[in-house]
Amino acid sequence: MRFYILKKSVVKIVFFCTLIALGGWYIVNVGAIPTTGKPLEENKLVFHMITSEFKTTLTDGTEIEAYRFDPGTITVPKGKDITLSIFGVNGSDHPFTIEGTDISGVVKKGEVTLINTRFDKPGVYQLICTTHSNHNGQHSPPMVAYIYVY
Ligand SMILES: [Cu+2]
Repeated sequence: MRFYILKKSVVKIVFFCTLIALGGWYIVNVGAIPTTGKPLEENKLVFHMITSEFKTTLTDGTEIEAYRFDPGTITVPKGKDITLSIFGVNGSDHPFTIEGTDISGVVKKGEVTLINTRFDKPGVYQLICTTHSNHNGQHSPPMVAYIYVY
């Protein structure tokens, strides 16, 4: 087994280089805003969603489209008052229900629909557009968003 003995000058250089690197890191990060944590839980939670549409044409000329709630999944703490704010962008109107609740309504193009609610039981609730959720053999997936309550 071999042991290396470092000269004092080498130790000093390594020490000062480390010090300079840490100082530089500190200067660069002063005023940095943390991007994690739970700032949203301080106040009432508002989840902003939109209705959107994807459309394309296949090589054989077949046109396919899909409507979506975007974001398609939100995470909600149980027992907390929340607001779902859904802005209608694509599609004239989207009648919806939230499975497992008595919540229903319509999102209309150019309008904001607000849903003030609270989920007391954990689980996954589906926000479903009743117009765009039937699988009738076409190339269209259901228009659904998943509300994950924990
Ligand atoms: Cu729809």
